[in-house]
This record gives sequence, structure tokens and C-alpha cells, in this order.
Amino acid sequence: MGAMDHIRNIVILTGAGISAESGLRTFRADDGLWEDHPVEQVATLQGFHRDPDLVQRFYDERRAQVMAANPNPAHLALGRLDMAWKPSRNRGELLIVTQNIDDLHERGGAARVLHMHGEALSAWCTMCDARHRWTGSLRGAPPCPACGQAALRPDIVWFGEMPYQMDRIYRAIGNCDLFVSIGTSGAVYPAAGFVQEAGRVGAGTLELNLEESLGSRFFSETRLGKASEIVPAWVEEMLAS
Ligand code: BV8
Repeated sequence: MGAMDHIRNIVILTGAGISAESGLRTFRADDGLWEDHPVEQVATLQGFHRDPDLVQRFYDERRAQVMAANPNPAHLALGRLDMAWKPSRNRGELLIVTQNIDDLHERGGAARVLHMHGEALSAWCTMCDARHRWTGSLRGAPPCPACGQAALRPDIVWFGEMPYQMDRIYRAIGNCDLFVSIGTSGAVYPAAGFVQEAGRVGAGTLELNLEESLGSRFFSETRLGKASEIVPAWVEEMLAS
């Protein structure tokens, strides 16, 4: 009976670091997004009300960058794990909870992906609550394809707003045997508190990151390195277990 045999249900939290090698900027690095775009201006509801065109331009740029990017070996490895780690294959449940608004997990082959902070390629109508796949610009207040109102905003969770599907996330963490965090600095809540939640239910906790994070002390194991190298290595281990 190896140490990993008891692992059935896995929750994987990802952040900007997993998409860095796909050319998408992280947030807090020296050349991070928040360097030249003050958070309160572009990632808050107040900022959107104050200057909607500035915010729409910021997310138009992010949307174009996401569409120009491609999954890297870390995304592809998690895609392989998602396809293989199923109860029907004598494994357990798996959920990828991402803070990222890009679609590189899905393009990397993963299906069980939850975007807790929203998606760049989605527009949300604040009048009829419809959501629409959106690859173009939201500047100039285009009409909502469902209700015709000029009330579309980026389908993004801004600071001070409730992240998406929190009940589903806490349920999955409550049932997990292993919680893995990849490419996140642990600076933003409630995501940064998930590792402690996992620890409370007795799950194993593993961090895969380029450098120590604000949450490293809460993990039973931390492996440092580039996601494109340490994530495929970890996935091979899991699939060989
Ligand atoms: C909320 C969408 C009420 C926008 C984002 C408790 C304490 C203190 C503050 C709070 C608290 N609770 C709430 C708050 C307030 C706030 C918060 O946390 N503020 C912080 C700044 C202190 N939280 C909120 O407002 C949240 N809402 O709380 O509502 C509530 C409360 C409870 C329950 C329900 C509701 C909403 C936060 C969401 C905001 N939106 N994104 C957009 O993307 O434009 S947050 C955004 O920033 C990202 O989504 C992500 O979450 C965060 C960035 O963090 P990371 O992804 O980790 O990126 P970062 O650059 O920081 O780090 C990258 C890491 O990768 C580094 O460690 C680096 O070493 C590593 N790395 C780099 N390259 C590689 C690598 N690793 C491996 N390989 C590589 N190649």
C-alpha cells in the first residue's frame, strides 16, 4: 500500500503562474499587470462605473492576449490527468478551480474546470443576466444579443465581488484527499484560504510554484520550479500510483 493509494478526490487550484509560460502576464511580478493598471481602476465595480471605457479597453486587451496564447505542458499534463482520473477508472473525483480568466485549461484538454474569477471570453448582461461567449470588443456598448440592452460588462469577478460557485468549491474541498496549488502567490482571498480549509479536513496539501508564496507555510509539501516542468512530473507520479 503506497502513500498515494488512499488518494481518491483531488482539488487543484491554479493561478497566473501556470499561464506565464504561455505568454500571459502574471499580476504581481515586476512586469506584472497591476504594475501599469491600478487594480482599483480596472478591477473594481467602482472603477467600471467611473470609467467604463478604460475598463472595457483593459479587458479587450486581455481577451486578445488570451486568444493569441496557447496551452503549455502544464495545461496539457492537467488535461491528461483530468481524462484519466475518474471513479470509473478506480480513481476518484477531480476539480480544477482556476483564478485565471483564460481558457488554456480547456484548450489543454481539461473538462472539470471552474473559473472562480470569471472568463475573458464571456460577456455578462447586467440587465437580463444572460452570459454570451465574446471574442470581440465590448467598447462602444454593443447591445446584449438576448435583450438588446446596452448593458454588457466583462464576465469577471472584480475585487469586492463574490467569486463564482463558492458552495461547489467548498463542497469539493470538504471531500478532497489531496489539495494541490499551482502558480499562485496566495495574495487574494477567498482563494488564498483554501489550503487551510483542506488542511482542516485532513487532506494532503501540495504546492507547485516558481518561488515560495504567502501561503507556503500552510502546505505539507512545496516543490519549486517552472510549471511546465514540475506539473507534468507530478502528473506522471499520480498516473503511475
Ligand atoms: C471577496 C479577476 C467578498 C480580474 C481577480 C481577507 C483578507 C484580506 C482581504 C480580503 C479578505 N477577503 C476578501 C478580501 C478582499 C480581496 C482580497 O483578497 N484582496 C487582497 C489583495 C488582499 N478579495 C476580494 O475582493 C474577493 N471578493 O472577497 O468578496 C467575499 C468573501 C468571502 C466569500 C465570498 C465573498 C474577489 C477577489 C477576485 C478579484 N479578481 N481576478 C482579472 O483577472 O483581471 S484576482 C486576480 O489576482 C487573479 O484572479 C488572482 O486571484 C490574483 C492574482 O494572483 P495569482 O494568480 O496568484 O498571480 P500573482 O501574479 O499574484 O502570482 C503568480 C504566482 O505564480 C507567483 O507566486 C509566482 O511565483 C508564480 N509563477 C510565476 N511564473 C511561474 C510561476 N509558478 C510556476 N511556473 C511559472 N512559470
